[in-house]
Amino acid sequence: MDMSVLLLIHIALLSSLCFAEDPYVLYDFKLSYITVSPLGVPQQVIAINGEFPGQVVNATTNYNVAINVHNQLDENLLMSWPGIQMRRNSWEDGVLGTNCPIQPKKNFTYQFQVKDQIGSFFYFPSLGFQRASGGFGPIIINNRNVIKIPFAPPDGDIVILICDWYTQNHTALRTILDSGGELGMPDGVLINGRGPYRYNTTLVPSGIEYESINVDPGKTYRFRVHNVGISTSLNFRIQGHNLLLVETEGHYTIQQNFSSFDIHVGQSYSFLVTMDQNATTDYYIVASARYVNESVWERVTGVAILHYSNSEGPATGPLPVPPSDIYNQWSAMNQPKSIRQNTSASGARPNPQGSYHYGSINVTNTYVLQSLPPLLIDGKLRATLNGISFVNPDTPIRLADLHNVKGAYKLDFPNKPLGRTPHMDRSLINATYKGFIEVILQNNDTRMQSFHMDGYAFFVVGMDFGQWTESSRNNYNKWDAIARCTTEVYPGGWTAVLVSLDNVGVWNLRVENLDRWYLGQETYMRIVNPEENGDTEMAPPKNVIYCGPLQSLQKESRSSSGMMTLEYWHFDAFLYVVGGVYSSLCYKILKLD
Ligand SMILES: *[C@@H]1O[C@H](CO)[C@@H](O)[C@H](O)[C@H]1NC(C)=O
Ligand SMILES: *[C@@H]1O[C@H](CO)[C@@H](O)[C@H](O)[C@H]1NC(C)=O
Ligand SMILES: *[C@@H]1O[C@H](CO)[C@@H](O)[C@H](O)[C@H]1NC(C)=O
Ligand SMILES: *[C@@H]1O[C@H](CO)[C@@H](O)[C@H](O)[C@H]1NC(C)=O
Ligand SMILES: *[C@@H]1O[C@H](CO)[C@@H](O)[C@H](O)[C@H]1NC(C)=O
Ligand SMILES: *[C@@H]1O[C@H](CO)[C@@H](O)[C@H](O)[C@H]1NC(C)=O
Ligand SMILES: *[C@@H]1O[C@H](CO)[C@@H](O)[C@H](O)[C@H]1NC(C)=O
Ligand SMILES: *[C@@H]1O[C@H](CO)[C@@H](O)[C@H](O)[C@H]1NC(C)=O
Ligand SMILES: *[C@@H]1O[C@H](CO)[C@@H](O)[C@H](O)[C@H]1NC(C)=O
Ligand SMILES: *[C@@H]1O[C@H](CO)[C@@H](O)[C@H](O)[C@H]1NC(C)=O
Ligand SMILES: CC(=O)N[C@H]1CO[C@H](CO)[C@@H](O)[C@@H]1O
Repeated sequence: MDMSVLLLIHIALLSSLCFAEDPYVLYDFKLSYITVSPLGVPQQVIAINGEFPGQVVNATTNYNVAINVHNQLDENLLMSWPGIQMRRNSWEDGVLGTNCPIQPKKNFTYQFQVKDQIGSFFYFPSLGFQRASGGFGPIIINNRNVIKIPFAPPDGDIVILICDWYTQNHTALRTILDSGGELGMPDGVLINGRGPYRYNTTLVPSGIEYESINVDPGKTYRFRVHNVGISTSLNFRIQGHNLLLVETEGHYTIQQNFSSFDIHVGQSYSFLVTMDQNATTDYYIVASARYVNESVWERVTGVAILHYSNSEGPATGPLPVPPSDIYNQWSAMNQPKSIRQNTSASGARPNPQGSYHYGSINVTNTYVLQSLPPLLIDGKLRATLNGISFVNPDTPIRLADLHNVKGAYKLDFPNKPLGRTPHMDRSLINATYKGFIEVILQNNDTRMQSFHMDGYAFFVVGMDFGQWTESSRNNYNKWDAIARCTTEVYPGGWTAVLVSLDNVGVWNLRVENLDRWYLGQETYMRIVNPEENGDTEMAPPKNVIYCGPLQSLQKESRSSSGMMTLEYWHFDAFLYVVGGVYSSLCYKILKLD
């Protein structure tokens, strides 16, 4: 290699790091197993820097984030950051269709910009059912100082991660699914990785460590609540207190009070909660299973404690009851249908004209994606979307394109269920760059599902029971539908979303319920600019991992030791210098829109 090549490598290295002259936040994440007993049974969970759940990733609109992830587990790892749109940069998305896995004992530094985003999200390990053992943690993207949030600044920020939980670890759960079994009911519900407060001495064993949230009377806090669980929808409520809904996965909502709120797997919400009750006792914070057969559930509920600084004693008595509409699904659906966007609020950018008029844009393509209950394909239990159970390519899709790997995937994902014999395949959606698409998620399974799209926020314009038809469009919300990245789809019902395909790359579209996802209920949208001139999609980062047929490229880059050592030294020194401060070293190499 001569000097010009070295210079090129250097420029590429700098350009992959310096997205713009925005500040950097740097994190070092070591993922390893630790033993804890959230439900009274010791088990290995996935910790980040020894903590379960992991620490908060805290950034502000347009910040550059670098997270060096060290895999100290005994199996492959990828971290995913759903809701972070990774603009033009699916190289950092952390799912198998776009990234080769980080092998045990290796590390990989994710570098991305939280361009034009605000709000509450969470990260998790995306491979092999690992989320069932932890590895998750919150992401907060704050408004820039120059842009006011549409409510008085709260007195504090409180993150609550709720999840269903098994005392068996992810490898044991995987074994059950691999052998065609059902996971059955979870063993309980955790709040911030901890088991329940002893609200019932028969049900809850003694000695369980529970979560306690300390607050001051009269103050208002922003609760960011995320369902990081496996498959169970959870009803969240705080005894005696209203939940004022203000934000949904990066968009401010019309503010409404709720006494309890259904949070489905993968969803995130912000509520303002005012400490307006007397402090005679502490109060219960509850996350209870929804849309399960309560007589079969008989499991512990998630219970934490809200402790006023002047509290006179512990919480006692029965838990606040969940809504009684469980068998009146029509009425339960009114809650998600009532979530609407505050079209005058500013978010990542000032909003002088009000919302983006998505309702008057012509749809370019419609995709009806039907999910069925798991079925046997080639003797294996699999889950499908439009009859296809997705198989991950051996080479991530854009790497395959770049290196001309033939046959890594197919672009033939059907745009409606065709009633063909279900099969396993590597079919992707050939989506059109700058198209404005309508996606109908038709849940023909028997369980509540959440669907998530990477790289985008979509408008949730409609939701109903029965089969979607063209006339269902008459009832779409064309004015103030909420934009978000994860929506619930009721069993026997459908949800319709609209999305503007302005982000090039390859983006995962999946069911967030871990068991169905594991069994193949996902696909990808491949979105390339036909006039690609190097401006729209970022080049792969210098530290890109190779695998499958491209494995040999990985060896090359590691064995050309002299050169790479030098480059990695620069890389280290660079990260060191910019650590947490304004990255004045960076040239504005890339022009961002
Ligand atoms: C998970 O559980 C299985 C079965 O109980 C056990 O063999 C295995 O060592 C556990 N794995 C971890 C990482 O704890
Ligand atoms: C996030 O960082 C900001 C400063 O940039 C700080 O004011 C805030 O307290 C931090 N929030 C959390 C949850 O760490
Ligand atoms: C692995 O971590 C080291 C520092 O611990 C860093 O220099 C290196 O760039 C990281 N590797 C990748 C592929 O990000
Ligand atoms: C505790 O739970 C058991 C089992 O579900 C139930 O029979 C009992 O009534 C509960 N006790 C109280 C005080 O709620
Ligand atoms: C929500 O409830 C609180 C009382 O907890 C009340 O002060 C407030 O006005 C209500 N806000 C809305 C938008 O209904
Ligand atoms: C405090 O509030 C509880 C329930 O909200 C109520 O039962 C109790 O009477 C109140 N106590 C006082 C002293 O106001
Ligand atoms: C709940 O499960 C019990 C026991 O299997 C069954 O008898 C009952 O019909 C179920 N209830 C509903 C509403 O499915
Ligand atoms: C919408 O946002 C504006 C700030 O732009 C705020 O003043 C208003 O109260 C919000 N409206 C509702 C109904 O939440
Ligand atoms: C949408 O399509 C209709 C005809 O189908 C056409 O008249 C109209 O101009 C189109 N609107 C836009 C904004 O392209
Ligand atoms: C994908 O779509 C583009 C138009 O958007 C078309 O030109 C191309 O032929 C399609 N590719 C396949 C394999 O269908
Ligand atoms: C559970 C569910 O939604 N079942 C429906 C699946 O779709 C068929 C028609 O295609 C309906 O008849 C079922 O009721």
